[in-house]
Amino acid sequence: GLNLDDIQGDILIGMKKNKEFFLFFSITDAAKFKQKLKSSILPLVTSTTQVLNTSKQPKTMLNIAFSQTGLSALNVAGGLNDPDFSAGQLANAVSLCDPGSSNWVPQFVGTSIHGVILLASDTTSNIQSTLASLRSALAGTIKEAYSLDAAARPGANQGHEHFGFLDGISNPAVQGFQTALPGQAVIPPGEILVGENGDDVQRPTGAKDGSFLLFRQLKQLVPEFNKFLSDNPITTVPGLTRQQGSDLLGARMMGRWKSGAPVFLSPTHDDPQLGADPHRNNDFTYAAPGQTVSDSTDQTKCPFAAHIRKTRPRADLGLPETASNSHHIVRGGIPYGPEVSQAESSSHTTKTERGLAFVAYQANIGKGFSFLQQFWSDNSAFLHQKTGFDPIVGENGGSPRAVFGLDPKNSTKATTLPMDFVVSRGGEYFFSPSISAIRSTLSA
Ligand code: N7H
Repeated sequence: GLNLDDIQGDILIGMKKNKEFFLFFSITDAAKFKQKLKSSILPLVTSTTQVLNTSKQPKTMLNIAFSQTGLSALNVAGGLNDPDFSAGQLANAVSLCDPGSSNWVPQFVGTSIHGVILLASDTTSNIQSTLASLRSALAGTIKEAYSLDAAARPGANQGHEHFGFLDGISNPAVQGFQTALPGQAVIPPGEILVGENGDDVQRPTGAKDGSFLLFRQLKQLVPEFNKFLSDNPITTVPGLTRQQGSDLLGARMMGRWKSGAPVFLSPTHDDPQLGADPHRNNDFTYAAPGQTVSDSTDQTKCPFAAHIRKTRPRADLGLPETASNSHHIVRGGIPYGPEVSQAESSSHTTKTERGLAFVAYQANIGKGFSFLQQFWSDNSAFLHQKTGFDPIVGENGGSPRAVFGLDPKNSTKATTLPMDFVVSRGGEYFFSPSISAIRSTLSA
């Protein structure tokens, strides 16, 4: 079994709190920082065991991760053998199809961010008090480069991202650790944890049970997205009102209704009971019952381009999922920014930034996030010649994106999206080490 006392708690199951604070820092005095890492940070690092057991959870949970330049600043010899990590996220901006780094948060442009501290809690005041003690302990050892305050949305929207869709439904189950719900991918631990079975790269011993943490600040243009839906309702499905046609368009772009119900199982109407049932809401493969391969011509129930189909094609790859691909990530993102205001909604224009603080864990960035973004979401010829871009997160370097299959009655019709509704503000690649590696290799 896995050593859950040694694996940082955000990696496999997520700290899953309503408030989360991301503190990005540069190390200014490495020798002193290493001491403080042992004396002041290590005792606060929350393990997977602690996250799993509510009676052991501290009021504020803490995880820490380092970029390549951070590990270098700490004089960690040798690399982790992940080329994307070594180069840093900025070096990937063009291959990820961001329109350069012009939309990036300036602090992410470059390689000067050495690490990130994640603080998660039920309340902002818990986070503030942990932050205050960290700041005084770390004074003179780090410079705070950037921070992002994130929070679950209020009321009935809790658990839904800013476009309104329920998030956090489908993450892979790690063999030997989690029991899979129907439809959940079951993957070897080495797809997420470095040095475990399934990670086929040679790693330094101290890296075992760490995981690469991808961070991306993804701005969402919510009033603009809503305007696009209301201007382009699907009209070919009999019996739908204009509003229902707009909702159907949004659901087909995502592959799920706002409730979480998959369009593959409920193709024309939302089904909130289905959406809320963890034993049914992920139980589909895109193939007909009893088949292991999906129909390569049929998009009536779900477009090939739908966000969740692009990022996890299930039976579209034609083999049992575990045999056919090693491209899974564990997602742990949380919304940031305020609710849409009346003025934004009536002008169909975003005035204050909001979006998703996107966090994804994997043992290999080139097979995980960067593969999904580049070769699936941004690739208009995946899975079939005329699939088009992932309408949610696919990028075309800032140019318009064509998507096929959004109209269930006319799958060859191209819809050209007038803009990117999700705008990358950049981020960084980090490594979230095991707790024993923090104790023995990274600190002093
Ligand atoms: Fe996505 N969304 O709310 O619009 N995502 N995502 N994502 N995403 C998913 O199944 C969203 C992004 C994946 O197992 C759901 O848990 C938004 C990136 C994967 O069937 C919703 C943003 C990448 C899955 C969203 C965003 C992914 C997934 C359905 C950015 C990788 C699981 C809920 C602002 C490159 C697929 C669920 C599966 C699901 C949304 C980004 C990947 C609602 C708003 C950048 C693998």
